[in-house]
Amino acid sequence: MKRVLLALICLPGLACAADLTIEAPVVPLAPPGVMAHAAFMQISNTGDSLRQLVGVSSPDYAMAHIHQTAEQDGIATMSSVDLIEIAPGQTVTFAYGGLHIMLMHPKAALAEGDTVALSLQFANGAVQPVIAKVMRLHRHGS
Ligand SMILES: [Cu+2]
Repeated sequence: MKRVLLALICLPGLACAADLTIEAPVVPLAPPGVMAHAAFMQISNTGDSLRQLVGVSSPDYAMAHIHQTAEQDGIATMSSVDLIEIAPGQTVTFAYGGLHIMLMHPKAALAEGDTVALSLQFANGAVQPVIAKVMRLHRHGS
């Protein structure tokens, strides 16, 4: 029975996300009342085909976007990212000061140890579920 289920999930050309490894998914604990949170993680492509991350959603937030922080004239700015290509063997890091998943308007207050559900959407139709842990993090260098 298990075999049958796996076969159904991993139809060729559709939605088999077994070639992705998600490490250290985390949502840094934000002060109460802050309506924008970030999610960080590392996504590794352990398969042999290019993967294209095209979106993200979360049932725990009104909106979720992929953002890139860039510094321009000493001011940090964020812009939306429509496509992240992850080549076979490549690891893409979402972290402070760079790529991040922007989470807007949490539907409930979050406490340390809570979890946030994320769905990473890929161009081939695959959806990778991720459970990020709410943790107290300290920024380095700021
Ligand atoms: Cu952002």
